[in-house]
Amino acid sequence: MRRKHGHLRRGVSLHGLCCSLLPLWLMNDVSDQSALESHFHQSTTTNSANGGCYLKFCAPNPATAGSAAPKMQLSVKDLVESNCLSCVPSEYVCLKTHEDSMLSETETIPTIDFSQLTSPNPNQRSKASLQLAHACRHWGFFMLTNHGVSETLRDEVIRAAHDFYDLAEEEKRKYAGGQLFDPIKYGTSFNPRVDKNLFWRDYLKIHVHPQFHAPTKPPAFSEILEEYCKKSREVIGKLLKGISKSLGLEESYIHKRLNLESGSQLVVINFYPPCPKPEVTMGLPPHTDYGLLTLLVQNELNGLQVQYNGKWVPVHPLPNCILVNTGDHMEILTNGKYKSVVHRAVVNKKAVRISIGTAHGPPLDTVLSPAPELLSDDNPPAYRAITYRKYVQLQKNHPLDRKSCLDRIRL
Ligand SMILES: O=C(O)CCC(=O)C(=O)O
Repeated sequence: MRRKHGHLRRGVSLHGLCCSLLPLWLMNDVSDQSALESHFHQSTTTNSANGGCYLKFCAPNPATAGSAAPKMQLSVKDLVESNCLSCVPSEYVCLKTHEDSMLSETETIPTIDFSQLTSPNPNQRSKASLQLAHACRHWGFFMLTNHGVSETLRDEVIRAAHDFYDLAEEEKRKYAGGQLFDPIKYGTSFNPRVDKNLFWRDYLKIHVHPQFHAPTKPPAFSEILEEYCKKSREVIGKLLKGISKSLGLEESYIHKRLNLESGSQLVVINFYPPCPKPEVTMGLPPHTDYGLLTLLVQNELNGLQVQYNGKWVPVHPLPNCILVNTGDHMEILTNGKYKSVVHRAVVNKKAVRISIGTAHGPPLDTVLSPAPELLSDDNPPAYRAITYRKYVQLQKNHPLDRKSCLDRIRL
């Protein structure tokens, strides 16, 4: 029998979880926390009297109860694996507005052929460069084909991610320290310290450049991740050269200006367990990414949606492509010419979805500001200068409320 009770900490409190899952007869009693807790200590099953929502609880694990393990909410994986979940706890229910439900199934994000962007043929290069400029300006997202990262490596990194989440919760919680710039951070939801809701995803965030870090388990995880990160940096390096040129700048402009040799690379491994009622919750809320560019790969399940012309465009990636999006620092650098676009992740009923993003940016203490070469009297700076580190702190200290953190530094 799986340990449950020992995991209940801030966020999904025993009280909060119960309010949404308890049958009505017991909900009348929820103000009496001690009665409730003693109920759970005594019972493993609560009958459903309120339309099928019931909760099965197990006794705390004596090995870990009361230990000094770092505080973290119950992971969604653990919540789901309690084997009792027929509805979504109220903490995860997102009230959706009319716009939230407006999907555009007819639009598709653009595709860029990497082999053309890097082709020795100048005509092919300049055609691909125009397409790149269009994608960055109007969509902030594109599918990258013929990128040179093998399917085997992508499958391996996704498999390794799965294996990480299959580790015992105690092993994963070694990384649940919760400090913003911890080299490895395991957690759940989006920004639970400030958000009103919890979100249906667990995450592992790893800083992999300029210093490489990785969890020690599962075996081979570190090696596969390092290889994947190295390959992604190669792709990013070439994409940034293409982007510099598409802006009319020297090929190495972005590299030199932002000191990208020592740039930061952050890997975010998202784990979205299947959800009993995907329509009432969200994997990730609408947000933008910090950094210059993010590469994203996923397992066979879709879930990403991108905002375009006021609607949500569900992304159906082409086989073998890598998804790319321009981040907030690209929008700052280009003074708003290339957009960092709001996106979100929805969840599904069927199976676990995994996505792996790698966000590439300058070193954390680099000051970000619009490139002077792109400014003019008609196009004055639209964002105030800020370091990457301060920008991340700004995002983490405020709820997003469906907006981009860029709104906080717009002039
Ligand atoms: O899972 C996805 O498709 C989106 C991931 C994402 O937006 C993020 O990690 O910031």
